[in-house]
Amino acid sequence: MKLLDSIRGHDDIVAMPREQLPQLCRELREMIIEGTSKTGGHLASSLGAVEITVALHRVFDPYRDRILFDVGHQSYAHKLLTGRKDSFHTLRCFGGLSGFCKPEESPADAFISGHASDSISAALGMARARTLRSDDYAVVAVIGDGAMTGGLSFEGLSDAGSSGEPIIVVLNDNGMSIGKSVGGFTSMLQNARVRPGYIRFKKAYRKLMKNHPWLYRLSHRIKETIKYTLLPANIFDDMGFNYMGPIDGHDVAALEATLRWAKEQKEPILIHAVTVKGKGYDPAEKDPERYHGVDPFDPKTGVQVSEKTDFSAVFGKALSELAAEDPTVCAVTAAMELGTGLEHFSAAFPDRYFDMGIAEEHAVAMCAGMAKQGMNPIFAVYSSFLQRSYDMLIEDVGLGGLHVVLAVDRAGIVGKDGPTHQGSFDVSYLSSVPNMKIFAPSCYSELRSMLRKAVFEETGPVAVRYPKGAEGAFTEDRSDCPVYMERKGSDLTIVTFGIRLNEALRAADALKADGISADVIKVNRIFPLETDVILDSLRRTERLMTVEDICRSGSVGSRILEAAAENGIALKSVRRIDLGDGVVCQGDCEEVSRLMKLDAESIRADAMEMLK
Ligand SMILES: Cc1ncc(C[n+]2csc(CCOP(=O)(O)OP(=O)(O)O)c2C)c(N)n1
Repeated sequence: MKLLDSIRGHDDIVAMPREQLPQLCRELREMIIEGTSKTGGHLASSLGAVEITVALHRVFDPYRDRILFDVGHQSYAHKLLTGRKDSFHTLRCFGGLSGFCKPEESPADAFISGHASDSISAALGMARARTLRSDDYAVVAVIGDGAMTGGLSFEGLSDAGSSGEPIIVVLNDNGMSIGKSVGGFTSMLQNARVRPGYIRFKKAYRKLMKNHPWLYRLSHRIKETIKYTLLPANIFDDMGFNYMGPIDGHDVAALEATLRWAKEQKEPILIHAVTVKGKGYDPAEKDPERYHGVDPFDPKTGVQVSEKTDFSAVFGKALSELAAEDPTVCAVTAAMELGTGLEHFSAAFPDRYFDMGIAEEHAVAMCAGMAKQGMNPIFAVYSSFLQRSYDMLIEDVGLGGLHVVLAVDRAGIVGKDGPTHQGSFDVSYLSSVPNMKIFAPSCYSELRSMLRKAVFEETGPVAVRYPKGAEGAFTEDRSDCPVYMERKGSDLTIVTFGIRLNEALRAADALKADGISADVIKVNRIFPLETDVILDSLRRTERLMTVEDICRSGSVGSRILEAAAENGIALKSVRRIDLGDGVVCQGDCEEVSRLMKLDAESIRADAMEMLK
């Protein structure tokens, strides 16, 4: 019997003899590799956090204490240890386990996660709530060095350090974000890693002082003075944390001892644990970036299902071509080089490629500065992560009408990453940014044309939004005009944009066989929306169907209804197919599309219903 099978609850982990823990860690790794080889998922990150997780579960009760995993992509061992072993094969699948932490899924998941750098803030909130309510539990934030590069982490650290609240931050430092961690903070961590002499001294000192708290307090000041004189400043100490580290993040006994000590302290503690991303699985250790998030793969060889061309790759190539034509073109990413297809650009134009770390707010404000001084910055970013930058978009870019181009990747349904990553909201929030224009290509050729237009012809802020994955059957370039009548009919008006055009056209073809003819209008520029063609069509058909992979608030459908009302067009029937409130479950993109009724068959059925 496997050790993992003997774990039915928290007490079983606590009772497990210490010498069995390495075996438990091995079993957890095997399950993580086996499971993700079928479902895909965040393999390398979860492998690197196994010992940290086991040590945390030895010292803290995840159902009572609050353990917050930043991003949550490294939490697979935590899932396996908290009653989700038998459903692990459903990870990221429709109706299955989330790839991140989700309180609805388990009371052991202290807080929702998916986006980086918020764990320290949320943990501090919990610690404050605990104090105010006179409760008694520990609060721990587990955060990677990549997530620590986000500004929000520093806001959390600054507040938590000065709060005096007992709170533990475990910094899981593997030197990697998705790719290599970047920035001055990363250099500081590297410096901290090479101070073993001081660390040994500190360890011995703590041990010695353990039973003499008064002597500890007395000597603490002297020690601090010596340290500040002899060593480069440590930002954590300076912010008010008691810094412990670096320690070996794969030594489960050392981790456990440190966490036990930390639990007893009545102040903010930061434990700096050094780990190896992908630990225990050769292919992932050798190429942690490629194994950060994996598609299904062969666990024996590590070979992943071959990658196809997608919108991100087309974007990356197209932007490189534009950069070759114009030396002002720059590419900006917030730690998403591979995901946004910028690997070719970064190699070809290293001087004009800028990785901000996980710092979307900074990226937008930085682009604004570049644009103000005559450069042509393009920020490639996932729709859901751009949410972070809303204020910078309005204040720094929009009000001044600065020419910053946003390449909004993963717009619409993203599939298995689920609700935290769906690109539901970008049109809603971007269309409230002053001077913004939003384009939506339906295929690769349109992405190329719209990007070129956005970079070289447009002024002010411009967004080009495109989906995860590959183009469909539609491959024409209709990007010349803001709105294009793709099919002419008489019974109803279907308005759509982006990749959804494929489904709308298939539905229109099927409807034809049913004796129903539809105008299919493709919107190329979603905002500002040009309504003339659409209103003309509505005057004839008096029936409106909109098909959109965005939330309803701020949708094209809403704008059309406004315009129709303002122009005195009375409609016989209206059907709006969209992502509703924007909260969309995980699953295969096709499955989720069907659920949201954005597939051709549902569109056809709805149209028939409208015409009954
Ligand atoms: C706001 C935000 N931007 C980008 C991402 C995408 N993302 C997920 S994990 C990750 C890297 C995290 O690095 P680190 O915290 O060091 O964890 P590791 O994977 O190295 O263990 C990034 C950039 C995100 N989840 N949230």
